[in-house]
Amino acid sequence: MKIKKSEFIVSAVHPHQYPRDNREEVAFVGRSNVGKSSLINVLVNKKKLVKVSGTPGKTRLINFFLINEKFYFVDLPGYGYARVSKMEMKNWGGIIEKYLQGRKQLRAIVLILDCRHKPTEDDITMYKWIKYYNYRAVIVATKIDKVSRGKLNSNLKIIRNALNLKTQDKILTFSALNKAGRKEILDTLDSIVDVTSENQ
Ligand SMILES: Nc1nc2c(ncn2[C@@H]2O[C@H](COP(=O)(O)OP(=O)(O)OP(=O)(O)O)[C@@H](O)[C@H]2O)c(=O)[nH]1
Ligand SMILES: [Mg+2]
Repeated sequence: MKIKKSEFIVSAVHPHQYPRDNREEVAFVGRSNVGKSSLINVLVNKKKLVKVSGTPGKTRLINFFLINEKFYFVDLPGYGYARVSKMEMKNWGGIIEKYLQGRKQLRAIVLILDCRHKPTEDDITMYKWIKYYNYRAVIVATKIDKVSRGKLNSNLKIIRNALNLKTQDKILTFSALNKAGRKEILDTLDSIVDVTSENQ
């Protein structure tokens, strides 16, 4: 997949604010500060399509980006940020869950994990949600520039076990710093999203 054009379309909280053109979507989820926005920026080859946060927990809205005028990348708010209140947590869950429930055009959810850490309870819950709603999960372990190859391999095993992945389930690896893994992620998305039709 070659991304030639990417543009911000809308920030949404409620379903009536989502795009209504039925184009296919790929959503990006993960813990706050894990690198969701950075991953999207690298995929679309722009420094600042999506705001990368100095302060974790900045993305509180669902942001829709139209790619090649054909399909959407959807940046979901990050979870597990310690300093948000219970009220905000509930709000977050509501925003995400409303989006995940019955989003017919949602083709895949990219679950982004920090390759340095064991998945958190929230990561595991998120993965279970994806499976429960029968969406296709694409698992990406990011920030691989921060660990040695040996450490990465042992951490990937830990992630695999924690999520209870099947042998055929892949974990893609990525670094926003040096763009390692970009092509594999794009190839994977290419095989999932129908980039030829506009689905309108
Ligand atoms: N070294 C390194 N740093 C990264 C990588 N990806 C993201 N970062 C840094 O991690 C921080 C958070 O990145 P974001 O892309 O804003 O993370 P996010 O998941 O979108 O965060 P929220 O929107 O707050 O949930 C920033 O300081 C990034 O520069 C990576 O692959 N390697
Ligand atoms: Mg973000």
